[in-house]
Amino acid sequence: MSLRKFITNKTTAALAVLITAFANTSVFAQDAAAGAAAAPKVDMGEVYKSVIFYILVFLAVCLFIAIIGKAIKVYELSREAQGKPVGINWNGVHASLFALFLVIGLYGVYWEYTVHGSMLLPAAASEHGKKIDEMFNLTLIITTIVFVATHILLFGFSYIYKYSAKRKAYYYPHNNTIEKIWTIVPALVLTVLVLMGFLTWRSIFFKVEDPNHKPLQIEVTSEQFKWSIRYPGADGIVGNKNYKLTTSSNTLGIDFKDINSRDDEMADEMVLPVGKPVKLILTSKDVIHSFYMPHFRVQLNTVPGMRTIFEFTPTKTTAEMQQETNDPNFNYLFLCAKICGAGHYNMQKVVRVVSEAEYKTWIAEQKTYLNDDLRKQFNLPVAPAPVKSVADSAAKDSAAVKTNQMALNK
Ligand SMILES: [Cu+2]
Repeated sequence: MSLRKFITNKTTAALAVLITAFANTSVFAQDAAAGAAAAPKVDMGEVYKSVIFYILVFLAVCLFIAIIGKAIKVYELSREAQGKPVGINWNGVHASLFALFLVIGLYGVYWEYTVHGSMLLPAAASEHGKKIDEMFNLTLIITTIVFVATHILLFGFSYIYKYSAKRKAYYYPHNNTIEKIWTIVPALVLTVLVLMGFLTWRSIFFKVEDPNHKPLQIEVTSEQFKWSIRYPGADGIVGNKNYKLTTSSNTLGIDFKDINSRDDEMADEMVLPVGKPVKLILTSKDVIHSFYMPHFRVQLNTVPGMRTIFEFTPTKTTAEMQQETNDPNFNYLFLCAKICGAGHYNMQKVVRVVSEAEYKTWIAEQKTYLNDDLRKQFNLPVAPAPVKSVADSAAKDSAAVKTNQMALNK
C-alpha cells in the first residue's frame, strides 16, 4: 500500500467515525425534541450522574487527542516526503513538559498543604494525642523534604540532560559510595521514625495504673450497624458478658449472675468527665469493626470473642472545643472506621466531654440494664437491689485488672 493511499484510507475511516457520531447525536437530538413535545421534560441535570456520560466524555477526549496526533503525523510525513528537516523537536517538547510538570506539581503540593492542610483535624483533645500529632508532623516534614528534593532531581535532570546532538552520554554504571549513601541514609531515618512510633505506642498502651486514680471503665459493643455503650454503675466495674446469654431482652448477653453487672447502666451517648482517665473496653457481636475517635486520636479494632482496651484522658470539654473551632455546633464523635457492611456509614455516636459536676448529674439519670424482666430471667429477687459486699468488689477488681493486663500483653 502506498503512503498516500494509507493516509487517505485512515482519513476516510476517521471521517466515517466522526460522521456516524454526529449523525447519532442528531438522532438523539431529534428524539429528545420529539419526546419533549409529547412527554414531560427530561431533566438534563441527571445526565451528569450517569457513568455512561463520563465514559463517552473520556472516549471523545481520546478521539480528539488521536485526531490531533494523526494531523501532526501527517504534517511530519509530508515534510519528510518533501525532503525538509523534521518540523517538531520532540525531545525539546518532552523536556519542557517535564519542567512544566515539575513547576505545576510543586505548586500543587504547596496548594494542597495550604488549602487542604487546614482541613485536617483540630489539635488533639487528649493527653496522648499530642504525642501522636508530633509524630505525624515529624513524619510529614521529613517525607515532604525528601519528596521535593527527589522530584526536583527527577524532573530537573530530565530537562537539563535532554538529548542534544552536541553531547555524548557518559556511561556510568556503578558507584559504591552513592549506593552506600542512598541505602544508609534512608535506613537511618526510617529506623528513627519506626523506633519513635514504637516508643510512642508503648507509652500510650502500657501504663501502670494508679490505684487512687482509677480510670472510668466504659464498655462499647459494636454490631452491624450500631454501637451499645455500657457504664459500670456505682462499683466502677463493667460486669461480665457471655454471648450464650444473648436474648431479645438481653441483647448484649450481660451476665447478671455477676454482681458487678447488676448496676451497669446503658447510655445513648458517650459522656466523659474532662481530665479523668477513661478505659475503653471494646467488644464486637458479629464482625470486626474499628472504634475511632478522631479528635482524641483513639483508634482500635473491636473483635468478636475478645476484649480490646484503650486508655486515654480527654483534655478539652466540648464547650471549649466549640470556642476553639469557632463552631457552636461542634461535637466530638466516635465512629466505625472499617467498612463493615451496607449500613456502615450509620455507625456513629456523639461524645460529650463535660465537667465532673455535669457528668455526675448526667450519669445519675441513666437507666440500669437490669429490669424486672431480666431479674426473673436470672432468678434474681425483684427489687430492692442486692447489697454488695466490699470484699466481693475488691476481689473482682483485682481479677479485672489481671484480665486487662493479659489482654494488653497479647
Ligand atoms: Cu463499619
